[in-house]
Amino acid sequence: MLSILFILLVVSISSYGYSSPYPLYACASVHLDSSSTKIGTLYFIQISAKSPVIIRGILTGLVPNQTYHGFHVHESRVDDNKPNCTAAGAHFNPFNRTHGALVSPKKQRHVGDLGNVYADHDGNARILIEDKIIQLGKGSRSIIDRTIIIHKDIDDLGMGGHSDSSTTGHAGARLGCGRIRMRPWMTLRDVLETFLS
Ligand SMILES: [Cu+2]
Ligand SMILES: [Zn+2]
Repeated sequence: MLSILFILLVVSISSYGYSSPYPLYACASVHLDSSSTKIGTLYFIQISAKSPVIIRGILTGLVPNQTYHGFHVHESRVDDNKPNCTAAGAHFNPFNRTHGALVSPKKQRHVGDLGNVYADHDGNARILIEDKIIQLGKGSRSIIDRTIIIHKDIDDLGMGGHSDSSTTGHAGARLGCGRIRMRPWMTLRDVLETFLS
């Protein structure tokens, strides 16, 4: 934990004054669908153009022991407060692929496919995902101003045999969502919440 914090600090300081836009930071304030009830904040960090994006945060108030929930980036942005999660549209899929898993041997996935997150016996999902497909920088794989969604049901990763397995992973209703916004920097509080919580 502390080593990650240290690396981040060093990278932040060493990049100061250079023209490189990295490291890049983003966050998403996640609310229940069409509700002002906030269930958590997710932080996104990318140290360089070639490094993975790290997603960290805790979502609370999920159904206890409901285990896995599909977790994706969808293509359109939603409002910051009382977001209508349906307005986020389909999975973020700039290369017109079929739905798949976060780690897929043949890279057969939507850019926005992040697999599942796990809700523990208290209904909290502690999220730590590392992914090299999504990007925070500019380009066709950028997730900035798109929407992160947590679904009611498990994502079958395209293998469930349902009619919507190859498009949505049969992950069911949109429980909550949040617009992914670029941030110019991370505050100390962000860093603490991201790495020490
Ligand atoms: Cu989704
Ligand atoms: Zn998908």
